[in-house]
Parts: sequence; C-alpha cells; structure tokens
Amino acid sequence: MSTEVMVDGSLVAGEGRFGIVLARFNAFVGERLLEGALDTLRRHGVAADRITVVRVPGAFELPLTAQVMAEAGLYDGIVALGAVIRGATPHFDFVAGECVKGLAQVGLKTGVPVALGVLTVDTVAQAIDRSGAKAGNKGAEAALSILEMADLLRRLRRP
Ligand code: INI
Repeated sequence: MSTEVMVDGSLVAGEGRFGIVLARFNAFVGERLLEGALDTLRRHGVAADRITVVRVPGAFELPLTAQVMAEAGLYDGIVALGAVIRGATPHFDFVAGECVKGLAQVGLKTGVPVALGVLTVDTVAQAIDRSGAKAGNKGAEAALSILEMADLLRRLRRP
C-alpha cells in the first residue's frame, strides 16, 4: 500500500516577514483593503514590526515596486493592494491588465509569492462591497493567501 506525501501550507506565520504594497489611487477603498490585510496578518501572529507597508501612486506602479521589494530578499511574501474601477477610467483594461500580469510575473521571476489583493471592478459600489462591506474584504483574503503560500513554499524548499 502506498502513502502519498501531502504538502499543504498552513496559516501559521512563524518568523515570517511580509511586505504590503498599496496603491493610493481610489484610497477610500485601498485603505479598507489595507485594514483587512493588516488585521488578518496580526491575528495570525505576525508582529507589526514584521510588516512593511509601502504606498505607490496607482495600480500600475504595484508590479515594479513589488519586484524591488521581492528582490531585496527581506520578505517571505508580498501583498499587493489597490482598486481599479472601470467607471473611473477609459484606461481600465490597460491599468488592470498590466497590474495583474505584472504582479504574476514578479512571483514567477523572483520566487517570492505575491498575493493579488487588487480589485478590478465595474463600479464604486462593487469596490466598496469587496473592501469590507457586503462581499468580504479582498485585502484580508490576499493576506490569508500570502500566509499559506509563504508557508507552502518554505516547506517545498526545505522538506
Ligand atoms: N490607478 C488605480 O490604482 N486605479 C484606477 O482606477 C486608476 N484609473 O482609474 O486610472 C489608476 N490609474 C493610475 C495608474 O495606476 C498610474 O498610477 C498612473 O497612470 C501613473 O503611472
């Protein structure tokens, strides 16, 4: 009888350090996402001095900043937060697309997990719903996912 080896990430932060990069554009939403992410990290045992928060102008600036943070080698994971709202710009598809694609590339290029806590929505109401009102908090979800991925990658690298 064979026994499979199962590897899962837990939500225990341990000694992990985490970076958060937050877009200031649509700050009324972004700050709620930040609150959700910080609350989740702290409630899972991450001390405040193990969290670095960096603010950038908008979602377009998130990938480069996340990349520089990842390359610094100081963080077990990075959470990217922001809100791209279709109603607010004809550039929605470009800004949202480049942001999401760029963040994915940072994770692949650096090996440091990057969690996508960037809302890409049609309306301000949807953004509010997803930042702590009716439909959860995308920042909190992203923080949970970075805890899991940081632990999973740690286990896979040092089995
Ligand atoms: N940045 C956002 O984070 N959200 C948006 O909805 C948005 N809109 O609407 O344009 C936005 N634009 C700014 C962009 O991210 C850059 O900061 C800017 O183009 C300068 O590079």
